[in-house]
Amino acid sequence: MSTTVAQVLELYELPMNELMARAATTHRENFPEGDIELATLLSIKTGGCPEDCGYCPQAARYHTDVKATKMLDVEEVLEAARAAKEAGSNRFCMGAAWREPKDHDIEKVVAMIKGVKDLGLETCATLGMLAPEQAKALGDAGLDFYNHNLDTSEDFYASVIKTRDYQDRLDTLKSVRSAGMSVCCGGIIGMGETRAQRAAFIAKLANLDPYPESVPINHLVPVPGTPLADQKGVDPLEFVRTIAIARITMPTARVRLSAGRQELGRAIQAMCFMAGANSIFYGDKLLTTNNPEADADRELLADLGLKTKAASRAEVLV
Ligand code: SAM
Ligand code: DTB
Ligand code: SF4
Repeated sequence: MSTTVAQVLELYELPMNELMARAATTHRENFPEGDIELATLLSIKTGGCPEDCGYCPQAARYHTDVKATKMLDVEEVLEAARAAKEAGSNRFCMGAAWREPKDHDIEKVVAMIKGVKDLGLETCATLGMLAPEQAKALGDAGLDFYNHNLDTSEDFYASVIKTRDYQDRLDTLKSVRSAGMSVCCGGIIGMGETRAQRAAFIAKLANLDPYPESVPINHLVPVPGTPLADQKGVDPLEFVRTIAIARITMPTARVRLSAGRQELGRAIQAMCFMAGANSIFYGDKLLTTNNPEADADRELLADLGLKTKAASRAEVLV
């Protein structure tokens, strides 16, 4: 059954207590364990990207502190993956600042995927747009998830990104599905979109058939030098509402509290977990910007009495 934008807007307009109660009930019904998934990010190719995404510090055309580097070697990636595994992470996500990978890039990423899988971690990659054959090569290598965000509503998209369009994103998502991989797809809140545009974005995600298994909800990290550097973001309660609505409209997805957690603070993050967020990016760095220290996250989860995804890993939190 499809979710309409009007239905999502009605959820936004519910009294906060009512919305939180509905989201918490949906969460309990679908995730009785109530555990939190930990995903660690690594930038395997940083900066120098030809795209013009208005939020992104890695776009070559903006003057940010990010320095372009060449792609990491397989062994450097595996070293970071071993450290992530040691710290208790469930999933290792490799990100590249590309519009789309070249075929020889795919060969190298395939070696990384195989090595990371051998360590017993779930694998995810986010490399930009994929041709169907490239998606197939990644799927054949055993890649578990591909991250490709819709980022916002279709009508707001062109205000933020002009070098590709919404349909390009949808086409890549289709190739990822056809190659048999699970989809990680979400977006960014606080780029200047209206509530109606946030509602349209959530409805679009919920109406993907099937909806994504992983839904990263980022709060904009305003980076100096990017066009959105001075963007004010949203009221934190509006962010919590968005998490709750993602949970209600995509009941079985892992909803990931993603970029922007440092600015949200402990109390708002706790509300997000109550609203049904059940995944975080774990590790001191996202791709180029800072994330809460792993120690601080372990402390937050322990203070909230939240377990991490694999029971055997709960001990890392105490
Ligand atoms: N280049 C690939 C692409 O665009 O799909 C993969 C990497 S890109 C950095 C992955 C995602 O990071 C973007 O879709 C966006 O949602 C998120 N992101 C980038 N910069 C951000 C920022 N300043 N604040 C919040 N999220 C951000
Ligand atoms: C996602 O939705 N958020 C992550 C991951 N998918 C690749 C990236 C966040 C990037 C934040 C800005 C930076 O660190 O460069
Ligand atoms: Fe490039 Fe991805 Fe950043 Fe856009 S979000 S500029 S495609 S790295």
